[in-house]
Amino acid sequence: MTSERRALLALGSNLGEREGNLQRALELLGSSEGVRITQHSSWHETSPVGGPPGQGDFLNGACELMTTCSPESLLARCLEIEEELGRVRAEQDGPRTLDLDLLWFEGEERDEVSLTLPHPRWEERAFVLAPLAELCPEQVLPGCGLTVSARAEALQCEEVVG
Ligand code: PH2
Ligand code: MG
Ligand code: MG
Repeated sequence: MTSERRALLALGSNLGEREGNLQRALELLGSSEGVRITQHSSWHETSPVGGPPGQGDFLNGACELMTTCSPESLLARCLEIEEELGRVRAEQDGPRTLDLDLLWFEGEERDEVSLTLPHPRWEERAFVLAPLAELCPEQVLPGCGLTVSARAEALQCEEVVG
């Protein structure tokens, strides 16, 4: 039997019934073969970062899961769930019913067009790290060497000042 490994995901929605979309995503993910959700954060209302002007605010969150899947098959399942929730990929960083991003996967690194692990921008994003700090505050971010909670706090300060 393949042993389970831990993975961290970010969730976001700024189109349609945002909270319903995120809840449904957790249900679909948690009922996927080889996936067991162990924790999820609360939902954070956040202003859009980048993307086209005028798009709606996001609800963002994070979840931790244990899985026997490979990173590639977990990613494929995430893309299926995005599609099932009605995501249409029209423009870069445009409004979406659901975005499910793989942030970190135990023991795995990737540098592919379709998958980079750890996620290349997670430590720059307050909308990722604030929810994640509810789940694993002491986990160290490989890129900057800070814990999730320390980096989340630093980003919040930057937001207030800048
Ligand atoms: N996702 C993006 C780009 N900008 N901004 C917020 N607030 N939340 C997101 O989830 C988000 C974003 C690309 O995936
Ligand atoms: Mg994203
Ligand atoms: Mg995405």
